[in-house]
Amino acid sequence: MSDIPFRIAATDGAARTGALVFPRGEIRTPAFMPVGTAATVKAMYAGQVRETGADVVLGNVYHLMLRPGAERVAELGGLHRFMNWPHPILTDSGGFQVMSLSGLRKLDKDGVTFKSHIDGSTHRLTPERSVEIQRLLGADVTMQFDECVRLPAPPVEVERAMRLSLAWAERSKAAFGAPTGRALFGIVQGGDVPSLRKASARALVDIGFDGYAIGGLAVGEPQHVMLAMLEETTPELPAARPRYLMGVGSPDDLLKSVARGVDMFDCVMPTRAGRHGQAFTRFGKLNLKNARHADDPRPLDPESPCPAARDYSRAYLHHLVKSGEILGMMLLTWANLDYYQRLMEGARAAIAGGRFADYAAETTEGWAAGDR
Ligand code: PRF
Repeated sequence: MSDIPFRIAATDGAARTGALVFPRGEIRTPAFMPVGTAATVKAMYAGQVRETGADVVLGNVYHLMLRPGAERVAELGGLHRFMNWPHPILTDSGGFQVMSLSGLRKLDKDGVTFKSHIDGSTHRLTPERSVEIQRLLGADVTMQFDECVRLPAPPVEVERAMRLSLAWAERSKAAFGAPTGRALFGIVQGGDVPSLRKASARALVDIGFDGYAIGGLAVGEPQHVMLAMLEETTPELPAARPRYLMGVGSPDDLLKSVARGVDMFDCVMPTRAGRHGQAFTRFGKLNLKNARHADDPRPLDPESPCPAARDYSRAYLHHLVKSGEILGMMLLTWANLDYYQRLMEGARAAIAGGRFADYAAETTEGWAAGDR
């Protein structure tokens, strides 16, 4: 069905490297997609996001429909022009954010009615409206409308949401039609129940999508459960189509998921952690609020290509964070997004060279060793 080529250049075990090719540019995989919820990757200029090596950013139906409104963004030329990001954009369909952010909500088999977390006004999303909003925004990758349940949850509840998501997958596909140059991804649900994961994946493959997301994970379950669910799911998905693990995760989650055949990720972790004074580095995670950094003249990483990680002392970053200065958030967000992109760049090169397991082991050892 798809006119969006996914070119797999090399595989190494279950890991793959390649590129998803859009008219607006390529997404090199494995890919990390910075989250740009409200038409901004918080605390970053769009050009700076690009310079870290990001090929795609994520936008959210939920936030943008509430403010500034999808029709307004369309009138202004679409989300790419609005946020000055001319490269691919993937938009999440809204159901997950309704469940985690909105006030009062009421789910029925047709969709969900909810109150805005901004002003309490009432709104409704259905599969058709979600796909329409994503079209108005100009998404390069549209996500089906789905329902994600938090874990732990009773298996009957997980199954109900999984079946509803399958019905919404069909409706999302019908509403999407067959536009050129744009992709539609289905979303596997099924919680922590292996049989439901497999049933969801198989049914989505029967419907047929340009790519397959794995949703409903990193929602309260331990990492080993998430990894076990990936092992149940990825073998059911077509090797020739991209796989996207939604809302994941830590650098360690990324390496372990790539090893299990995942191609794409998004997560607020590097940006949110940066705004909270935390830095991801080759030497592990640092909390710049900690007093042990107050007199430390060393940068986060003298060998980093990122100015934020290379050219500012830990003492200065500590000072900025402790003072609540905007620049502290900007520098740590920049350093973290750069680190995530270096991690994915390293993964792509390692898979191409047939040494991904060594790369993952060495990277993990670096986090454990620290640098003092
Ligand atoms: N569905 C959608 N977006 C998501 C998720 C999901 O299950 C998750 C779960 N980690 C994050 N974002 N549509």
